[in-house]
Amino acid sequence: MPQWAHLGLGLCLALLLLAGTAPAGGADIDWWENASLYQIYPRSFQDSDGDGIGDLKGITSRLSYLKEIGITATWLSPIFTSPMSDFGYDISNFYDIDPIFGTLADFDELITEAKSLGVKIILDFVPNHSSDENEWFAKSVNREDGYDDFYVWDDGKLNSETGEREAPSNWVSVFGGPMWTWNEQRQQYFLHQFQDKQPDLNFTNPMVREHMLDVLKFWLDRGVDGFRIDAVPHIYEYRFANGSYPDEPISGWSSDPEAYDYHDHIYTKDQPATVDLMYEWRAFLDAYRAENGGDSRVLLAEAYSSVETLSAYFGNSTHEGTQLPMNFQLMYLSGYSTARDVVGSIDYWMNTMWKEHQTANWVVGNHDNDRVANRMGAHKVDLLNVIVNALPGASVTYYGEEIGMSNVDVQCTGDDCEHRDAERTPMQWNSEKNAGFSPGDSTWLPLSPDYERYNVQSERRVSRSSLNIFKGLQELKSSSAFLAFKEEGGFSYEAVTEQVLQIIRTNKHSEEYRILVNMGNNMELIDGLGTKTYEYVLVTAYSTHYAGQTVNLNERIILMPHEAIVLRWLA
Ligand SMILES: *[C@@H]1O[C@H](CO)[C@@H](O)[C@H](O)[C@H]1NC(C)=O
Ligand SMILES: *[C@@H]1O[C@H](CO)[C@@H](O)[C@H](O)[C@H]1NC(C)=O
Ligand SMILES: *[C@@H]1O[C@H](CO)[C@@H](O)[C@H](O)[C@H]1NC(C)=O
Ligand SMILES: *[C@@H]1O[C@H](CO)[C@@H](O)[C@H](O)[C@H]1NC(C)=O
Ligand SMILES: CC(=O)N[C@H]1CO[C@H](CO)[C@@H](O)[C@@H]1O
Ligand SMILES: [Ca+2]
Ligand SMILES: [Ca+2]
Repeated sequence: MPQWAHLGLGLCLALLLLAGTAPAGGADIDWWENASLYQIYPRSFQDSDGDGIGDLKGITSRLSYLKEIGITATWLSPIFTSPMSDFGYDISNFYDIDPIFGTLADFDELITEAKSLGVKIILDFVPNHSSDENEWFAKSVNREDGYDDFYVWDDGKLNSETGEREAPSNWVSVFGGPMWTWNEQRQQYFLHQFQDKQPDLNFTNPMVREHMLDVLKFWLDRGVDGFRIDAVPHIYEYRFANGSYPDEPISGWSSDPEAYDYHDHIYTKDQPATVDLMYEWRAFLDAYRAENGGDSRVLLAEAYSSVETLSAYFGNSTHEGTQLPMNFQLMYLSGYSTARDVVGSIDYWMNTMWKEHQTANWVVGNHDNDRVANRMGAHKVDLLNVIVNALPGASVTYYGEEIGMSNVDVQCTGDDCEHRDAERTPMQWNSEKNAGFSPGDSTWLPLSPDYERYNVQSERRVSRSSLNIFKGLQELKSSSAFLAFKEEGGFSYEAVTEQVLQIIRTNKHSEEYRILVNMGNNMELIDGLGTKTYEYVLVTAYSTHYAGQTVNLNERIILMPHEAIVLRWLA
């Protein structure tokens, strides 16, 4: 690549830029564009009172850790009042904190501490439904004034053969079984895309939307910096003008009619109105900022949708939507994924989202998916951390991935025992009792048996630990080369061999980083990467190199299996 062809011109431009604008690079970057985001699962981060369940006071006491590792903002999985039939994703009061996690006063303290440290707080917002124990639902069942149409009610249809009443459509809920449940009291069906304890709100009802803006305002007034919107694609359902609902076609992916995958969800996912709802919320957040000042408030959107749909959610200059439609592409990599596969996953996003909007974000994991150590193998945790932080844009880390936590086989009994808890076990702070997570006698989920080895305290002391690699990467994000990512040619990525990924970040005149990642299980020899001399600034555990060593890229570079290195050239 002829990156240095215009070196002279580049220097002149750089000097002009330096003279004109304040700090070199980054001046036009809003905080979320290159943020380091971190997801906290509150039940498992830090328990302050010994009941074995994490809580807000616990999180507050650990905020300085987030600062230490370079986190910009953290989003908390739901902390609102809930019967916990779906671990807080079923909200009975959108305006209060569940007693398990603490009180509004605890929340205010958390915000105060976060602000003093400069760590932003984002709340998980679950608009697709409420709990059936929410007073709104009770009012709707009773057809109270204004609440009649708050949820999605329907009489159902009469089966012409049996004469019996049946559900309005064949829709199957995300958790399996019908999406419609009969309510005796109101003598109608209500819709629920998830559990029957999670009735869907009617977002075509302006009152519902107003209530939701009111909820957003309530938390903005308490100082939050944004919201992560849960289950965005499920907000709207299609209905014919005559009020009846169309059946969904059979997908052919499953033979079990009770399973969610049995149907192709053309009427219950990604309906066009969702896009307008994103614009409405974004406009609300922008107006709030205009009135109250401060940094941008952000919307993160959880949507397992095509990149074209995510692009619509993001919007454009006249219709701005969610700043961070979360990009799950790298979560689909496995232990067998090659560097070329990684490039394919990156391309999928970049070819649309970067080309159209110059925006990117990279999600490492979340509470609904296996940890990286289990998805890809323990020796690849650092590789994924390197990739998501080396690519331009924001990175999204699920708590514990920075120390290489693993899934834990959660022993449980009964029907509601779900495998997915495996990635939700307590954070591993140290090698003491309960890994420092709880002063109590037991913890709500078992600790990982590996906590004596993989924990924050011990990894601080090991120079090439996952934790220290992670911290090193965060430092790079504020270098001038990393801040030049929106400039033409400020970054590139390619598979230099089947197994070796190279990411380049550069400001084109004074600084360049080469990040090389060996995805494979074999040693790799690479020739002809360049002509200049670079310094090793970051090396992973398997490396035979050391920081401070130099190499000219016209020499052969040897990468051990699963080795990642960061090289720097300085003018
Ligand atoms: C993002 O860029 C800004 C400059 O605009 C910089 O101050 C900040 O440190 C960067 N973010 C991270 C996570 O490094
Ligand atoms: C939602 O509420 C509106 C009233 O604002 C109503 O016209 C519409 O029929 C309701 N939709 C459903 C699916 O109940
Ligand atoms: C409602 O309209 C749809 C689409 O036009 C049609 O298929 C359906 O049969 C109609 N249902 C009733 C009950 O009229
Ligand atoms: C922006 O998006 C809106 C809504 O999708 C669309 O109507 C409009 O044409 C777009 N504008 C531009 C400049 O692309
Ligand atoms: C995509 C998705 O399933 N999102 C959430 C929507 O709500 C359900 C039920 O509360 C959650 O379990 C999901 O995580
Ligand atoms: Ca507790
Ligand atoms: Ca819905």
